[in-house]
Amino acid sequence: MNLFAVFEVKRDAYREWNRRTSLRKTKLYSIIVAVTLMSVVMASYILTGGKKGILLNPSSFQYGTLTENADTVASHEEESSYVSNLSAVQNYANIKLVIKTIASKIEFATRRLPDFKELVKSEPHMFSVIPREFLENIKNPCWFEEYKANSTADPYGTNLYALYSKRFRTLFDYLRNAFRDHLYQKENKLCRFRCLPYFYIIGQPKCGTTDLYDRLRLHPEVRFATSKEPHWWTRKRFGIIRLSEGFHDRYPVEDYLDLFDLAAFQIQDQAHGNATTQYKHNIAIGEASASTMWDNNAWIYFYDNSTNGEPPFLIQDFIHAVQPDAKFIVMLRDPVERLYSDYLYFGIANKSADDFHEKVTESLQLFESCLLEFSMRSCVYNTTLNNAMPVRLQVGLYIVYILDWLSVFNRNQILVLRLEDHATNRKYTMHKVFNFLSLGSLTEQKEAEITKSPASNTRRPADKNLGPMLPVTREILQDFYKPFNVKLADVLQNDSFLWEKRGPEEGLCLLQTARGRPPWLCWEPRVKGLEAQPSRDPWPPSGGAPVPEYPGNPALPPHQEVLGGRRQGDTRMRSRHFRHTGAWLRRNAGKQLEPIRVPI
Ligand SMILES: *[C@@H]1O[C@H](CO)[C@@H](O)[C@H](O)[C@H]1NC(C)=O
Ligand SMILES: *[C@@H]1O[C@H](CO)[C@@H](O)[C@H](O)[C@H]1NC(C)=O
Ligand SMILES: *[C@@H]1O[C@H](CO)[C@@H](O)[C@H](O)[C@H]1NC(C)=O
Ligand SMILES: *[C@@H]1O[C@H](CO)[C@@H](O)[C@H](O)[C@H]1NC(C)=O
Ligand SMILES: *[C@@H]1O[C@H](CO)[C@@H](O)[C@H](O)[C@H]1NC(C)=O
Ligand SMILES: *[C@@H]1O[C@H](CO)[C@@H](O)[C@H](O)[C@H]1NC(C)=O
Ligand SMILES: CC(=O)N[C@H]1CO[C@H](CO)[C@@H](O)[C@@H]1O
Repeated sequence: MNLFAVFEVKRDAYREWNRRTSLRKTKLYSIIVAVTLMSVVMASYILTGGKKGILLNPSSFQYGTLTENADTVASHEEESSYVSNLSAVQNYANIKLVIKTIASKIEFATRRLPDFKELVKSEPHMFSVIPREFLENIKNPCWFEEYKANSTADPYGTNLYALYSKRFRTLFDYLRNAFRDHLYQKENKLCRFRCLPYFYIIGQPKCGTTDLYDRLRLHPEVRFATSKEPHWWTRKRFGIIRLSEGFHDRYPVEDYLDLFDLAAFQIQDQAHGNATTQYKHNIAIGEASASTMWDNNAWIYFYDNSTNGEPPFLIQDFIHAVQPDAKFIVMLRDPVERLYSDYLYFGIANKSADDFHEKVTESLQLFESCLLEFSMRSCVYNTTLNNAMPVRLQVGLYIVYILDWLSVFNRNQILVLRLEDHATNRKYTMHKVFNFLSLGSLTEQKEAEITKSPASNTRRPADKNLGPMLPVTREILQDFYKPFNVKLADVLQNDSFLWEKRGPEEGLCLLQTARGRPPWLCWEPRVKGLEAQPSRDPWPPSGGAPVPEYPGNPALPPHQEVLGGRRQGDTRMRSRHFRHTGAWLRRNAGKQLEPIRVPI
């Protein structure tokens, strides 16, 4: 499978499209000349003391859909701005057609659910480790697992999380020391206590999940995995660590479970009456990988492609099969703003509003061409397409993912929040979360601590201040996302998911408590800032400033992961043969794989 070739084909289509647009150039040119003349007239009008407002009033130019751009063109006097805006004007008329086509192809079809047997067949090891039933009287899904290893062996010696992340060494040392004390004699067997999370924060990237995580972890009943974002279900399970590296060995489920051992020890201690807090038996374990909701990009390498290009299994099918009672928290924001934030955070060098506009246009083109051939679900989960799009349009199609989660879980198991609400009223969102997780009540002092606004790190990083996206880009994206938002608001029965109201969040620029993180993005006086950072600290906070795993690590620029070296043409160079170790569908084994682009 050569993703690159597919992409080249698409680029040809793009070029073809550009050729078509150039035919309209003549027509546009005359418009521009007219605009130029107009602005000269206007300028002299102003100079002679005319009404200033007329210049800014679009209705004084009768250009139909071009009004907004013509307006901008007219308000700039330098020749160069005409040139730079020409392409935006040109794009706009054509991209409207693209969005129209996309809108006509939108469908929310039900998916075929895999049966349990099929799931077990594809993940036999996972299902052999996790029991079908969990212990009663414990909030989390926990169980006793027979410990067969030789008593001198290191219980965490082969853990791949520990192996690949030096930051966890101290933590795993602690676990090693506590391990023997927590082995349990049960019916003449030596057992260890194992737990899965009670709840998951599953998405979306750049929507404030990190802020939610940072606040929630202050609740005395909440314990998170030792890695904030284990990305096990979506990536590590398939051997994906960094996209640029292709596939590694798959992380076995035991390695994932080890991340909950610290919390499991505490639950065990409580059960034996050694607890120091008043919150007995109520610990709620959480996991906060912001890829869980949407990222199924690994599927094409592992599963049969016989379902019309749609993945036969999604992440949620497996989670549902092992823990049907799990709870999920989703934080969303206006998808238009999310995309720009995503671009600014993960984008390559030389970012600008113009560059963003170009990338949005190209991505919409690619998305459209996929929809002309395939179903909407297959395009949203199409790894090739997702890798080819220079901005991650698909991540903002919230409803597509939500509906697929609702195909296996109940509505009341998924809490959907909005970043805009969280930014204006953290008390409101945190209360919703506490209720949703059935957490005990807090002292006023503790609650104030959890919901307080971040006191420090409110500097506005000038170097990251690229200004807002172009108004024309915003309009295009709003048009694109609108039908999806309409469906989302319908399914969630709340019109605030239309993101139509602007205003209450104006002037807000909340910055997150940053622990050695890159400076915060805050580029205009609307809600910005409470966005997920891809790098995680171990829990609990260890001494010293931890080095972010990626892509905050300066040695590994984020854009490499985002673009997978696509533009540099070195994609193939960095890909590796998939080293397959388990009993998996080996459709692609032995082939040269392209790296999957899966930044969070
Ligand atoms: C445990 O394993 C080590 C090497 O892995 C071996 O040297 C030792 O004899 C084993 N001990 C027992 C009690 O089996
Ligand atoms: C719990 O406390 C008892 C005595 O109070 C002690 O014997 C036991 O080792 C403790 N258990 C753990 C796991 O610390
Ligand atoms: C994904 O999209 C590309 C480009 O539109 C297409 O060639 C490919 O067949 C699609 N893959 C699947 C699995 O549908
Ligand atoms: C997957 O299936 C679709 C539809 O059957 C096909 O068009 C596409 O080329 C396939 N993709 C791959 C990567 O095999
Ligand atoms: C970014 O711009 C600078 C200066 O114009 C240029 O030297 C550099 O090569 C550009 N980088 C990329 C990745 O385009
Ligand atoms: C809709 O959501 C907003 C916050 O986004 C909330 O204030 C409001 O109560 C919700 N309405 C309903 C009917 O749930
Ligand atoms: C709509 C649009 O593209 N406006 C741009 C026109 O060019 C000037 C100068 O380059 C930009 O500042 C505008 O944003």
